[in-house]
Amino acid sequence: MARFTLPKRHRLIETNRMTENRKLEVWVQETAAMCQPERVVWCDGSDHEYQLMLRLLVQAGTAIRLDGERRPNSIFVRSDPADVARVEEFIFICSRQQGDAGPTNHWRDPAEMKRTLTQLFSGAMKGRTLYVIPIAKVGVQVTDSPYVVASMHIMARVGAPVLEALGPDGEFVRGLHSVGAPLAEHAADSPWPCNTGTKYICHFPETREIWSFGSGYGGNALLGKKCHALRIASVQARDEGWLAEHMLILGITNPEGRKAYMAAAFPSACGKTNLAMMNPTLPGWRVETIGDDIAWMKFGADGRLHAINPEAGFFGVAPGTSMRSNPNALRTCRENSIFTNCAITPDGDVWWEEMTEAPPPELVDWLRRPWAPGNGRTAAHPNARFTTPARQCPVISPEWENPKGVPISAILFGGRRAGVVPLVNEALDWRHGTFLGSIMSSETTAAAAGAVGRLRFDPFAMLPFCGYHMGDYFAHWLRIGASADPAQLPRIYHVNWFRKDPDGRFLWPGYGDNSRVLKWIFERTEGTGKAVETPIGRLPAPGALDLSGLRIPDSSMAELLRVDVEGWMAELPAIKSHLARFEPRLPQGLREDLAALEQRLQKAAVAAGR
Ligand code: GTP
Ligand code: SPV
Ligand code: MN
Repeated sequence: MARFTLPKRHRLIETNRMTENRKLEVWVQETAAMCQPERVVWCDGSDHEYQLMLRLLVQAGTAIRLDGERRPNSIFVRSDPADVARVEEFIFICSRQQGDAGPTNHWRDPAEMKRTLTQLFSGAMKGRTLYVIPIAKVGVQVTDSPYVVASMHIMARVGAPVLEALGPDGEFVRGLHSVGAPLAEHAADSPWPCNTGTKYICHFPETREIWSFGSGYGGNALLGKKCHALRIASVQARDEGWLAEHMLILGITNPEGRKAYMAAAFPSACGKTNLAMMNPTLPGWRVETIGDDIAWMKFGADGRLHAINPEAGFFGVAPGTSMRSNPNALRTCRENSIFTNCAITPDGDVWWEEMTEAPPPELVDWLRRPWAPGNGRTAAHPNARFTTPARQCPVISPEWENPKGVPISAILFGGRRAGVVPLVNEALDWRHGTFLGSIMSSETTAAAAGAVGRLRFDPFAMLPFCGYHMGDYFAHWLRIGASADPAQLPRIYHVNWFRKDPDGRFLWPGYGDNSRVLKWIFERTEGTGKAVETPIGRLPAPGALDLSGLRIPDSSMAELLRVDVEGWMAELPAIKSHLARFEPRLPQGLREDLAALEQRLQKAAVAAGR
């Protein structure tokens, strides 16, 4: 980065430098000289600081304080309508070699991108405060957004203890964020400052840096989340022999009190938060939450894969969250929470689609317009979110902050698939599981800007989050498997809660009834669950899935567990060209699994034809 010196007139007010770390001090100085904020504030992570951020947000018109009895210590925020979700179009992996970003990432030459960004960031924080947020495990985010500071207080462990852990010469991931809206002197600020014209979310994997410009929303701006804990961490994990994954982590206990842990990768807005904290409908079964979005997995001394949740909060999809679908999420965000792009009720509470059986008679919607039921618009934006502390979750696991993590018995992959993909399918082994992960596909959702409901391949639910060449990522998964005792590795599954009938209705009730599938997986990992071998993997044997107390037509169950040989055959050409994108870096093991799948399907087709 170019060296900057502060202009003489522009004396920086540095209120409270807190670090002994020389590299951090220099980086903050240089960053401040470039961005020219009004002042620099080092965040200590205290409640006092959190309250100050809430006050600033209310004063600026960004936030409304919610009713103190209905939602204690909580605010409601509406973003700019042009800044409502991750912007995949503007996410860049700036590795030195273009080849290392791979075919699924946008790539820019790091030096060239730094020049572009340096221009954009020069003076970008004029009139604003530069906050330095030390984030555990271990990164530092610089930002000019109080909304980001408040959100990171919830989403991560931030502040003074991190700096202590960093010591005088510890290394850290550098995350630089600006909403990209410098304030002219005496100019009035907008309630949601952002740059509607220019956005860049850039990652420099080799130097472990993130530069994010122009957006204040979610994964674009909370750099500890997708940018660090997935894109940069996936590169660190590859280099160091572990896994950084877009996965929830849950514990499940059977009626006899035996416990297992599972991790599940579903694409954005495909059910991670819901599964992570579900109330099983099966009597005697219990689910506890360790994490709802990101898992870091390393081998423990026992030879098993152990998962930790690097986050401290949930940034959850609000619409669809109700006491029926996910009571534990609603109880979690009862207080101390930030709600973004929901609707607001006349008595100072939030509302979103399906939160209650019937909508309130009047609301102000996420676009600040009066709203009444039946007016044909949604009151909340489909990607409206709650930001809420994980520790408030009624079913948070006692193990959720265990630094050793929890031993994982099963890994689930899944997506939104109206057709073809059955309710559950067990991989034959780790390599086949890696293959299933590599060919995952799902319909797009409102979590990212762009069309919704478009089917696309989303390997391992990591398409927007893998910081390097996806072919190398597949190879890394195979290496991880090969480095372990196969008996100690988690079993791998593919699940699909989103099968639809020809009229577009979900065939499977989902939510708490997903415990029926988890029970079968639990029993498989214990060696008792019965399965049948099929061309695509192992499916529950007749009667092996516990459907007691569930009213579901036999025809629906048959469809949910049918191996649609014709459907799979029809998808083979798309699967082949999808995997061919990763050549020549596609691992040989996956080529072999593809050929084996094709052979098994052909055999089944011939058998069915007879
Ligand atoms: P991100 O936070 O974007 O990563 O999303 P997520 O994977 O955590 O998804 P989440 O659990 O928030 O669910 C997203 C949407 O899917 C919500 O509207 C849910 O109501 C809906 N959903 C979740 N689980 C199920 C299910 O089992 N069946 C059906 N039909 N819908 C579900
Ligand atoms: C996702 O899109 O997977 C999220 C929301 O978890 S965001 O943090 O905006 O990426
Ligand atoms: Mn997510």
